[in-house]
Amino acid sequence: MSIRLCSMAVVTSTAALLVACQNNPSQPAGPSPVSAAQSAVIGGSAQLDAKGPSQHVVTLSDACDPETFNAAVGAGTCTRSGGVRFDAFLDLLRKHHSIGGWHMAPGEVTMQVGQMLVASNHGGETHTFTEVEEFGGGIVPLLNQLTGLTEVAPECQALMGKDFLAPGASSSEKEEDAGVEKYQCCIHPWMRAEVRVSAK
Ligand SMILES: [Cu+2]
Repeated sequence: MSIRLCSMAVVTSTAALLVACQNNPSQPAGPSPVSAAQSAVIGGSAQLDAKGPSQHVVTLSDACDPETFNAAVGAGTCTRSGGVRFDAFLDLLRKHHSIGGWHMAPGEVTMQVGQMLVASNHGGETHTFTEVEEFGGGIVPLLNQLTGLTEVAPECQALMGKDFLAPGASSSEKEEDAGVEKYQCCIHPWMRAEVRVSAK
């Protein structure tokens, strides 16, 4: 235990910490910045080892170019800076039926009943994080057509205002049941994630 803590202190901090470790490998540390740092390490790792993180975050990302997306789709469509121009976006979709810059990460999540699943929009466009029975098309016919997902997921046809995550927004839900859940964006239907929820 003390060896591990010292090596972490060496990696993360200054020569003063290294000296402290060498001089007092087994003594309880006094009230100093060193002990505060070590407590944080101990507390954090103990918590992770005991039961894992209590929430799992899926990040929604895109690579829209504001100038061309806003001109083509409407003002405010894209709020990030730089990125893939709208015509290139359509070309890539036509060729590959998906675009890596628009994705959910991680694409596979493993978690336990009782933990929180959080979806966080880090992109410049609005996305949804919609649970579906089967992956399918979304609410934008052109994007469905270009991705070949012409069978629209019924859940995407029943969206409410709160289902739309604006840039910077997030949503969270507690997982109550074990099983495999599928989530997709109902605007960009190639954005997907699978969540495996196991019993405690
Ligand atoms: Cu989306």
